[in-house]
Amino acid sequence: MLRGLSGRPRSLSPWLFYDDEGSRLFEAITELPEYYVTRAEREILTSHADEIIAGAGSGDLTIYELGAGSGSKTGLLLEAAIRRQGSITYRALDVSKSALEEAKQRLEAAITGLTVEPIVSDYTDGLSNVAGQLNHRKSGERRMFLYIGSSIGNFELPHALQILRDVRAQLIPGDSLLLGADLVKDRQILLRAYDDAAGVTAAFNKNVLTRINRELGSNFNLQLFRHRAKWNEELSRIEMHLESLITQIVFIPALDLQVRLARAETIHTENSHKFTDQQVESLLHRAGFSVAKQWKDDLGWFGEYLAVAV
Ligand code: AVI
Repeated sequence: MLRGLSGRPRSLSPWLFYDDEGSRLFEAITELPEYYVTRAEREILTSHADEIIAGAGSGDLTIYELGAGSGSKTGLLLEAAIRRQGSITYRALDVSKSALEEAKQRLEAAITGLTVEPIVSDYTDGLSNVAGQLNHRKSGERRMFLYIGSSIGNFELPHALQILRDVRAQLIPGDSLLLGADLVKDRQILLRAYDDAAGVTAAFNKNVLTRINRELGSNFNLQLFRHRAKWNEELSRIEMHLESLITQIVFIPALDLQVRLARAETIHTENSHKFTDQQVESLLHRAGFSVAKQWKDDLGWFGEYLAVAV
């Protein structure tokens, strides 16, 4: 945070969004009429879960997921896996222990034949911190990793590639990765999805300032910032910013940092990359996968890629 707020352009890491209130606001975003992302992916998984699971190859399937989230879309795949083999072990990786425990309770109660094994891990920093739990392969185990929701789009491309390579290192040839990626589309549709009429995305973006005030004692005045969503054509991404409405100085005691913001200067809080099929395929190839199959929603706005480790 010190580096991001003292440098230019000012920035904050998007993982800071997800305190309890931020997670609640993100869930609300997924239900907004403008935020098509979650609905489009759910449409694909609803129509093709059995085909996706059939593409996982032979063997006793175990499903791993990076970022367990609320698990509602994952349930469609877990149920398909149970239709295939009677039961399934789901090993969910997430940075939040409480989110994992809650997901375990809820999913095991809802789906007969499911065992959830939580793995507390910040996968964005590599998987070596949980190597002990991942290296042990049960005999006959066939692995499928899920990385859905287009979370891959929230990373700069070199970091995205590194995450895919970290996953590949946990797999043997024939194992698979199911990757969800949001696709390039009309810029007005994208801008509306990240700047909705009800202001939920604006509240989500500004909540990071509330969090910093609470946890680091700073005095950000939310009235003096405006949510901005911009389309960066060159880098094919939506950027979220918080724009300072006046020239102001904010003090963050825990960092002993004064942040001087000019009027209209922005703090860059998130990137959400939008991909073409070719870009997704190229990332997957460079990480050691080949794309076995891909699906889109009816509008062609979201892509789901079944990639097999080579
Ligand atoms: C979590 N991630 C895929 C979301 C996205 O669309 O990039 C986060 C988000 N930011 C604003 N709205 C949703």
